[in-house]
Amino acid sequence: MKLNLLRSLGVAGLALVAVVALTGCISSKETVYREVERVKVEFENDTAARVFYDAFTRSPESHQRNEKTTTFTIPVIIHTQRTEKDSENAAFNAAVRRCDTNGDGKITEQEARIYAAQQK
Ligand SMILES: [Ca+2]
Repeated sequence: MKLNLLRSLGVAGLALVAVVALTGCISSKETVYREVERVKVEFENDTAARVFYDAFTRSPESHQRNEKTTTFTIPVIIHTQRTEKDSENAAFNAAVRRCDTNGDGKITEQEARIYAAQQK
């Protein structure tokens, strides 16, 4: 009786191995962008806006995105990977927060120049 059970389990195990060998590992990769709204910001004048945007586009933060990767693996059978990345708006919002030093929602030419000097 016990021997029959062991044989049955062995056959089932072999069947599972055969299925995995024939179908391969189930694998998936997914990248999701965490989208956020851009903060509403005013600029004192065109120069303030230009200085800020020029500095922002050459800043490392405009190109780097925070990301979080979650991996789930059952060896040989399942491998899934999900990556979440911040959108460009998140980097823009962080730059606005740093640049608008008095937090009044308006970037003055002086604030933009200070922010630009920090990007060099
Ligand atoms: Ca300000």
